[in-house]
Amino acid sequence: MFRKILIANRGEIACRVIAAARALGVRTVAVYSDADRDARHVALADEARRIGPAEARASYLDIDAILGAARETGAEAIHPGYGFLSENEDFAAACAKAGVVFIGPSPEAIAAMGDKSAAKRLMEKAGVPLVPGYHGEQQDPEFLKKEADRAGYPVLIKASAGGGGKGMKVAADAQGFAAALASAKREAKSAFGDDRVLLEKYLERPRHIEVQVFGDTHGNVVYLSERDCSVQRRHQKVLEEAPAPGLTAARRRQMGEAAVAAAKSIRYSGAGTVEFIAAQDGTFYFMEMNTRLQVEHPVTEMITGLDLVKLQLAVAAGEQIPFSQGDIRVDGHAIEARIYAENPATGFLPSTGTLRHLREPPAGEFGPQARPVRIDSGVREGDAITPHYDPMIAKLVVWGEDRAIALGRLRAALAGCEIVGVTTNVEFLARTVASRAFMSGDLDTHLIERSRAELFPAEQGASDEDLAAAALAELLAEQAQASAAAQASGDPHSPWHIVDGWRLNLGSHHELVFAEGEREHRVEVHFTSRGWVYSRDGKAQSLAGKDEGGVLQVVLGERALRVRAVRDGAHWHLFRDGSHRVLQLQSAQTAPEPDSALGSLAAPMPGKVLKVLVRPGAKVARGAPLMILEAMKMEHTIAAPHDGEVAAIHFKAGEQVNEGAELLRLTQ
Ligand code: MV4
Repeated sequence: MFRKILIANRGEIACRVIAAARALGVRTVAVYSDADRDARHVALADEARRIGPAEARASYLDIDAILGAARETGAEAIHPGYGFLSENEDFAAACAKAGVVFIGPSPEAIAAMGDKSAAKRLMEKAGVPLVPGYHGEQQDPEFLKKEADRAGYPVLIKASAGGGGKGMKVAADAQGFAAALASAKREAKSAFGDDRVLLEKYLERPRHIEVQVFGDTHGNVVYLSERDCSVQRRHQKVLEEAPAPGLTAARRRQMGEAAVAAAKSIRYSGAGTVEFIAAQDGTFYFMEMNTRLQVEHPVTEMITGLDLVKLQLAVAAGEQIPFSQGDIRVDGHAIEARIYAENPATGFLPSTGTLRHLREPPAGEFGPQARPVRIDSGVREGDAITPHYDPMIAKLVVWGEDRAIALGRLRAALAGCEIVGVTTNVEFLARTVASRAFMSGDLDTHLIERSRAELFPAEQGASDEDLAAAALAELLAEQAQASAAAQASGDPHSPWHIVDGWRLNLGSHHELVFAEGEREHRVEVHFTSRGWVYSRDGKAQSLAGKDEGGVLQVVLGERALRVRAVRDGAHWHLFRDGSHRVLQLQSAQTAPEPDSALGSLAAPMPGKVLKVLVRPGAKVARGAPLMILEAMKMEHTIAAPHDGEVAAIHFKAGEQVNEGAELLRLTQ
């Protein structure tokens, strides 16, 4: 095994690799750009080296800078993670030349899969099933048209140099072919500098099923089950699961064996993924091979119990895969949700900013199973999501005894994610997981598109629950602030030193206005003899609640709610049962306290009414005694704060009053 490795990556995958290396007793070197000096992966590694400015081109993609860092630190091997240089054959070759082990396949294997047309010709020879079509060198439009006619319409035109859907065009029929071809070639030329294309029969409702393979340098290759990654938007994976729902054991074996044949044909070593496109009837065809560890590898780890990164290090160090195909067992079901800093309401534009509050769902809260919830994250609270790199915040991965259990746990875990500071896709993920199509395992690459109505519901304004919780959060925060100020003032008689819980009588009437996008919500909270009353649009409900370690326990009318309220400047973020609401406090007005020198009309402490000295309608002068309370064996006289008329008396002699309760009303 290596003594020391360098991780040529950042974010969660760098952290993931560091953890695996550490578990094997291997020292780690992180590299970082100027934007990442304080990043989590840098803090976790044993050593770290700066490799350049924030721009990836001049740092994480700079081969010389990375090899320089490896040389300086004496790293024996480099793990490229995913993205960046992970599938760059020049980098793999440069590592070899510099005498450093590239933790991945040979440059030749990377090159063989880099060109999609060439890869298909190789796979054809290896007996791996291909979608009917044309993937030869001939690019004459007349010739391609004949090939398209032969494959049958609709026909898909793909860039040979492509992948990821760029330069892909559908020709619905023979008439549309010439225009689709020209468009695909233009796009391929601008995206890859190479306008060669290939043709395929277009599958209408395909599934993306990929097989995890693993090879070593001794010629052994195994397959480690498959993942269904059909739930994507614009070729970005959203949810990934293993095993693929509905796949028969026979089909699983066929796909696995085809994937192993693909890998063996290029003498593959390390972790790799063979992507297939599967028709709804289960027939499957080779799409491409990814010659790296993938983002979604944890779902495979969860159902096989293997650690793919440890295995990568072992085979890169020349060891044999320590098991054979027959030893591999699949247990249960795993699903991964990718949490991104992006805004579903703006077409998923990336959202940048500082993670002001970051709370992950508790890992392992579902009983004795070792770790049914796994969070792979590269960031901490206080870190920034910048425009320089991929805006993924974390991967949330759950395991269950079966798919239904895993689904339930994923919903619960998503509800436990609290992120403030950037807009995220968490609620969108929760809706996708709860969608009819996903729940029933009715998967294809158009799932998000065809579930639009469920996934993008019309925006609902804040409910009374949300508003009551926000009002309560605000009032409790004001109270805490006033209390802290009194503590600081050193006044030993300040009522704020009393810490007996529920005592929000900072004046008895509060009017709060919250903005939510374009909407404005106006609510009132009164303190009465029977406690708090919340009202909106003239509809009143009782309100009670307290803050239990950052979680508000709210009782509104007859509903008890648990809400976490997080303040970010003027914004209250409310996390409740999987929903995340943002309400901006516009104004909070409190009715002025009565003249305290003359006594308040609110009970200054809990006690009993001893005597009522006036009747309703009585005209009284400022300072006139109105009521006598008894509290803690002492009498306390309530006096009129100003001249006026007694409009109402709320208590009779002998009645118990809560602290802060309005005792009577005096009009001017
Ligand atoms: C296809 C296809 C339908 N028929 N090929 C898109 C990216 C590339 N890796 C393969 N892609 C597709 N190839 C044929 N013959 C539909 C897609 C496709 C897709 C595939 C996998 C995952 C998501 C997708 C989203 C849209 C289209």
